[in-house]
Amino acid sequence: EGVQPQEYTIIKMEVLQPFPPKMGVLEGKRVFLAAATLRPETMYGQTNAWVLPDGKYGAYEINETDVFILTERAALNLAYQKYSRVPEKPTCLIELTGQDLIGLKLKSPLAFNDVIYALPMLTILTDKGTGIVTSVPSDAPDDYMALHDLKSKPALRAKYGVNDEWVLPFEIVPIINIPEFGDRAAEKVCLDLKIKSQNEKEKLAEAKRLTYLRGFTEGTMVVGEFTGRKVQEVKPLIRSKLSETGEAIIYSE
Ligand code: A2H
Repeated sequence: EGVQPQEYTIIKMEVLQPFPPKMGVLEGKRVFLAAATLRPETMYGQTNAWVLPDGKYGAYEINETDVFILTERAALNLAYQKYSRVPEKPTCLIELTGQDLIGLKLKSPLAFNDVIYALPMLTILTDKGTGIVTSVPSDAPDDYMALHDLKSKPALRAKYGVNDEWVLPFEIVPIINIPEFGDRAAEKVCLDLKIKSQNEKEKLAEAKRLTYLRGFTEGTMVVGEFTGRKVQEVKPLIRSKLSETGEAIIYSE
């Protein structure tokens, strides 16, 4: 943990009906996977959500209308910010594991894909953000490699009960152009560094370093209402917009 608080945008990824039997108690409520991101301007390129199969999550009543699925730690942190109905003790309606969430059908703000699915990522940390990550394989090396692993390894899909239709139809959506990196920067850098899987931590850290800085300082949007404008300018605009429309909230830890 750094000294500076990290300010995330929590993207409200709506869980579509019908809910699986295990989540029956949530029937009739507005339920969201609460994904923490530092890159709200990349939400056009979402292809899926990531959950940790062994991770412990809960469905928390966050205010009068919304239920968020996230870690207990994040629910408590959020309670001390401004969204919880019962600040000191957010109500957990049901405890869930990441495995319970795999295959949930989602609708996420700005995504060009109308429907996306919750899939397993093995490197999610449960002591950071909400424990839920939204996947943008065009620009996030971790997302690119985790999706590549699932697409190329039928045994990995079988192990976590992932249907082919939740993964195979989803292609990279180009959203940002970076000089010399092109419009699928994460894929290019993972190929250049010959990264083989989501578990190659050190190489992925290098890939993230390379894409993050260049993307932020030199990237240009190639989709959406801010097409042609610099990522640096657009990021705060998209963040404010998503929070004004109630599709996201700001979260710091
Ligand atoms: B970012 P930082 Cl396009 N475990 O969002 C692992 N990774 C997590 C996480 C957790 N518990 N919570 C959030 N994250 C990811 C978009 C994105 C992100 C892009 C490019 C880079 C990037 C789409 N995924 O992050 O350690 C989330 O992925 C590069 C680091 O707090 C979040 O932003 O700095 C980022 O890591 C937060 O990481």
